[in-house]
Amino acid sequence: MNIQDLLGRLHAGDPRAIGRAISLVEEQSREGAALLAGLDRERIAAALLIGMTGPPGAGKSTLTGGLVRHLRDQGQRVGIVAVDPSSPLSGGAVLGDRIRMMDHALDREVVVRSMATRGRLGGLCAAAGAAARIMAASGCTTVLLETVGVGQSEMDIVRLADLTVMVLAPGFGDEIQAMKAGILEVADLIVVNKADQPGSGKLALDLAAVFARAEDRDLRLHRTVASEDQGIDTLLARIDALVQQYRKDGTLHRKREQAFTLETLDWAQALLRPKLAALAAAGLRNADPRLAAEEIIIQLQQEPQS
Ligand SMILES: Nc1nc2c(ncn2[C@@H]2O[C@H](COP(=O)(O)OP(=O)(O)O)[C@@H](O)[C@H]2O)c(=O)[nH]1
Ligand SMILES: [Mg+2]
Repeated sequence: MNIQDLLGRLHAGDPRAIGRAISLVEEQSREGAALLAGLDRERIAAALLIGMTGPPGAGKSTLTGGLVRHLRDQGQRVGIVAVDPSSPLSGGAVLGDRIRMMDHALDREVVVRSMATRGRLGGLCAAAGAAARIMAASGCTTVLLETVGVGQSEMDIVRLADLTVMVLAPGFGDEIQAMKAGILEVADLIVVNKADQPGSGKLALDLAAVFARAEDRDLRLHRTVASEDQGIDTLLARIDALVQQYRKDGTLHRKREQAFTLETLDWAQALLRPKLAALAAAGLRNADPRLAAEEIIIQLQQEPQS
């Protein structure tokens, strides 16, 4: 596979080239690295990366689908990276999302990719970030990064985003209580979805309490009925307003630097892990695993660089 050809097709928006490119990067191959180095930096810098997170069933995929529809109406090309860190296999919830995205299946201006851990250790954050960049380079002006669940790895993945939307809904009491304290660490916007359901008013009131200032609450707390396309246009307007603010006050720049660090660390771990595993299995038998680990690191430092 000629990387220059692939880059050319990718930058022209060819869906198959985009899929191939993401696979190359997921395989952690040298070609993948060369490809990433050749991506259009200006497009990447100009694209907006929006994280969508929240408990399964809250309506993330429905809301994502709605956002895609509105963004398409604005004439934008849109990417979706759907990540399921807890799933050992590609499938399950992610597959469901794929089917829902069939709404846009015939639209060449909507690029979708699902990712699961598939037993891989680490590197998911790196792969998701790379997929988003590949989509941006292919001309997507907005990329939506949807994660399933509310565990630590999902939180790490949405930290890659310029802005994160936490999608909640009535009926998720325990999960929401558990995450309330930390909610503002990850969420730029909180959406109470299923506003047509009983309990949504109370949930919105509960969540309003996490904001110290009324103007923050007005800007950042939002209600939608994603399945009826209610509130999605205003949500997009809020996202735009917040991004404007983040550009001005330096938040966007800071978030991108943090994301860069996070992805770099994940890449380093993903690339090192096979070497470390081989050295650990190579029969190094020290008095203690802690000491054996130090010997492994010394060995690694002595290895010629590839
Ligand atoms: N009543 C109601 N149902 C909704 C709403 N949004 C989504 N749903 C339904 O809730 C279920 C879960 O939605 P989904 O988008 O798959 O949630 P996800 O797991 O967070 O991606 C689906 O059956 C949706 O049709 C809403 O605003 N109101
Ligand atoms: Mg979903």
